[in-house]
Amino acid sequence: MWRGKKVAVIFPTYNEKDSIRAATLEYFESRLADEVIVVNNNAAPGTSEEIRGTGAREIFESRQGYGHALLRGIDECDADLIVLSEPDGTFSGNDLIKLLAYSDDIPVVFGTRTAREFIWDGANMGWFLRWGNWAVAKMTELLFNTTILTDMGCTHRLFQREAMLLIRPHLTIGGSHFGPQLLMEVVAHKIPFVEIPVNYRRRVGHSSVTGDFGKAFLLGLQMIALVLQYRFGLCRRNRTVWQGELSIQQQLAALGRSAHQPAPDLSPEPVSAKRES
Ligand SMILES: Nc1nc2c(ncn2[C@@H]2O[C@H](COP(=O)(O)OP(=O)(O)OP(=O)(O)O)[C@@H](O)[C@H]2O)c(=O)[nH]1
Ligand SMILES: [Mg+2]
Repeated sequence: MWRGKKVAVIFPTYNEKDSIRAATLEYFESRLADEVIVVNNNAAPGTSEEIRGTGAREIFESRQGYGHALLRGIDECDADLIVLSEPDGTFSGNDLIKLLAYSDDIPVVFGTRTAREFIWDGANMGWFLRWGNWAVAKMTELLFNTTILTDMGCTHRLFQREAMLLIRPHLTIGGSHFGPQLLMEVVAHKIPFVEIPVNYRRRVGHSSVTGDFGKAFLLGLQMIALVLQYRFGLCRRNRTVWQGELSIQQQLAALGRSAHQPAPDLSPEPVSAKRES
């Protein structure tokens, strides 16, 4: 629970039998997650047994793929704040509080795995993946004039429910480049977002996507093609753009202040001043 809002974490799982138990418990230990939804995507035998007793809710998605699994979890989730993560040990339950803190101000919070200080020894974020993700993210930032973006494919993300409901009808990709599509739909719907560094640790077990250079390279090309399709109108559809709570700039304007003006001093008067009056 976060400020009276229900928080759910969604884990798609395929090949994380050896890490899913610890990952689930780590998120519950934060005492911020009301629910962990595990989406079993034809997962390795024994996965269900590992989840049992942790308090997580297991659901099943038979259509194979990262996108299909996450979409099933999203559709089955009734939380106010929806957090996406992976149960492979790479993401940390301790980062939940950071995503939640930003959700007070902004409807979507993206994690980035490319901040050097947050990349742990042994994490699968070598030169190619780090700068490849960064380059496509910068291309997106430039082409769409967004706020800072440094990672296209980080699963660790938070969505206020209203933001997710707005983009959900437009999410169509069942495979690995679902993540970039999610990001592009947030941009296309003009939903305010921010990107924050999240810890990125060594994966338990073998990475089936970005662990292979050829697959990672292909995914990079798919990401670039996707961004260009959005930029040049090939993904043009009727979209209801974000009309939710005002952005921070608009809130300040409504208060009659600019972002450059200091906030009024609301601190209590010093005790000595009170005595004098
Ligand atoms: N590879 C793969 N992953 C799946 C599938 N369905 C769900 N997933 C989940 O998608 C997530 C990403 O898969 P990983 O093998 O961790 O891929 P990765 O190399 O870490 O990819 P990145 O997280 O993008 O760096 C994991 O949580 C998987 O459990 C599937 O069919 N294939
Ligand atoms: Mg992973």
